[in-house]
Amino acid sequence: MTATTIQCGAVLWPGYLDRAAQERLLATVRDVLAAAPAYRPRMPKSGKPMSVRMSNCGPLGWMTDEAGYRYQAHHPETGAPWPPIPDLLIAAWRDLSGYAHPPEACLINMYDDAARLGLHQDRDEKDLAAPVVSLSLGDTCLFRIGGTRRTEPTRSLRLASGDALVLGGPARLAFHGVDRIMPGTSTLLREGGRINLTLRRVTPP
Ligand code: MD3
Ligand code: FE
Repeated sequence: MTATTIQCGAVLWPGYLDRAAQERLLATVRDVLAAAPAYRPRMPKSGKPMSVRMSNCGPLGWMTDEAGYRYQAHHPETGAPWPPIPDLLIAAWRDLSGYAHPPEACLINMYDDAARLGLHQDRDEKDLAAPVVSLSLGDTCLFRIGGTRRTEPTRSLRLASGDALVLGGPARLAFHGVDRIMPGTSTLLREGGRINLTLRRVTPP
């Protein structure tokens, strides 16, 4: 398979998962969501609900509410520990990350046709040496990525079902966001929309 370097440290693997692999991954994600239902995160301080719904698997999960952004070991609504990261996601991390230690968190972002994710940096992880590995399922999105300062120019690319994106090196702290979902671009999710999975190392090994 052929990878494309988007910018220094950002590598896109178009069609990393074929349709059968996407269906297997989707089935395991559905199992995770049965144990850890998607909930609507809220912005720090204001408590304003985000348009993206979220869940996690792994020893740690990322969340946000009035108290701020953080990683924690349990679901904010059920109080249960997040379910384990499925083996096929661990295998994708081993294949793509170039990092010797396993991921500790897999954030699951769920987009309906109207959901968006504003331009932001991911810097709640104490281990910034590890890359973030992203896998996309369902409708294509218009994704935006820039530099390590908010004012730097950005470029747009489409992330389609089955694509993998690895963000390491200088791209690890790049500003990025999801401008919009492109409805009807995939038949994977019967209900439409998009699911993004991000595998992360949180604590230094
Ligand atoms: C670039 N998710 O969960 S995935 C996020 O499609 C997030 O749901 C988006 O941004 C989504 O934080 C984008 C691609 C991605 C993930 C993490 C990154 C790009 C990144 C971290 C650093 C730089
Ligand atoms: Fe992000």
